[in-house]
Amino acid sequence: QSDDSTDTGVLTKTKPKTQRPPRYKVLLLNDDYTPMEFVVLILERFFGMTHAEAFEIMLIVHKKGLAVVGVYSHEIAETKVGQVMDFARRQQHPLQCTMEKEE
Ligand code: NFA
Repeated sequence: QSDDSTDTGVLTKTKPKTQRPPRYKVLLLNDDYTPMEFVVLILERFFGMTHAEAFEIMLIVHKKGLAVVGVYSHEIAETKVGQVMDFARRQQHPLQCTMEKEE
């Protein structure tokens, strides 16, 4: 059968969606006990911040309750969270670090 009576002659293309790998926000949470200097050290050591940057972000966490300290692939984000939680636990500080999917 070749009834072309409904053929408008218009061609449609489906646009191939370029898949980007999901990104994960690493969050640092405030608490009442972890020393400010320790948080600054964490941000310098594991997130590559300068002392000034680290101090600024630490204050945001302190005042707002939390802040995004970096955005990474799932694997890197997991590694960062692990490094922070490990280091904090070793020094007996209650500092909490988590990750969440972007968007
Ligand atoms: N709130 C902590 C204090 O006053 C400092 C802190 C900042 C802790 C950021 C955790 C995260 N010692």
